[in-house]
Amino acid sequence: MADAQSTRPDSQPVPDMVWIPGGTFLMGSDHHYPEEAPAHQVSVDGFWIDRYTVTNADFARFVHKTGHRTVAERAADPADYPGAKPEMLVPASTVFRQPPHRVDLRNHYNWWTYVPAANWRCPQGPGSSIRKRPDHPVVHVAWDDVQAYAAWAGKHLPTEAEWELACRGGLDGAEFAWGEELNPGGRWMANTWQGEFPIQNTKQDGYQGTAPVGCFPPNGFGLYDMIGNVWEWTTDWYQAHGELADACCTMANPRGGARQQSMDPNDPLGIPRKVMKGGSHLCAPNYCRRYRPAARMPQAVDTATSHLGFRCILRPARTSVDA
Ligand SMILES: [Ca+2]
Ligand SMILES: [Cu+2]
Repeated sequence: MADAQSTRPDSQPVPDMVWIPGGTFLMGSDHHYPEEAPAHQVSVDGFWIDRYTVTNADFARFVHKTGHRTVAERAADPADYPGAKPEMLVPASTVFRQPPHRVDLRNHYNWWTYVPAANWRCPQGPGSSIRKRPDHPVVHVAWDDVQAYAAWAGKHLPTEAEWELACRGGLDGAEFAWGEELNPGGRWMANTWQGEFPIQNTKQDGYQGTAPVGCFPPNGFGLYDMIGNVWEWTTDWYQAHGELADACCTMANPRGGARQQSMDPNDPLGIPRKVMKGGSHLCAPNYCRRYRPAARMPQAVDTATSHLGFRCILRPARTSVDA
């Protein structure tokens, strides 16, 4: 831990970014979902990371300056989606809709709906708006959108390992980003789902959907909302930890799997998938206990949703993964 890479570089302080010292930590978990296993040693060089997820106000500034139009705001090219029904090619995004009665939890289309004209400005679709939510995390951003934002901001997106090291807040191997209990002293530490998903949201944590950034206690590094609120994009192509981790060695600055192997074998279009981290306001004990640093899910690069956002990092020029 005392090597050069863990030393905070001398540079101008970056507003609302936090220095994460490099180091070795236990990535993944053997005690939860199979895709998190095996837990394995990873070392990561130090980097700066945004204290908060990118907000609607931040994203609006970017769009104002660059004229960026998000993937969800564009009509899809039929050539990219052979055989797709025309209604699937209109500008649209994937929105969570609470079903009125108990549904089969094995079919996520019981609560995910592809809504025409849903996008970051209208997160619930036509008639909704972000006017009163400038400080909420931006959602409905696909991989192209977050890459464009990071390039504009002069930052990078984190690898899964960088993100997980930052999320753990210095508590190596802990179950949660704040320790071993979901609700220490009865306190809610992140915006998740309480009640029976997806039909009953008792919002004991105070929030039904997204919360403004920074409403819950920060982790040990002073980072907010690493867990819950919205999932966050990382740069890693999705692959099982077991296919990449080497039992004998500590992996240095891992960057994930191969693009070709990241696809869902059941997806005829073969859309590659990135790893997303941190869980969201939709993670519930009865359905998806992914409000933990080790949790991970694959996310198709072309797909934006109402519970997925991002934050950026900045790597000192000398680190080997800088690209
Ligand atoms: Ca909540
Ligand atoms: Cu979840």
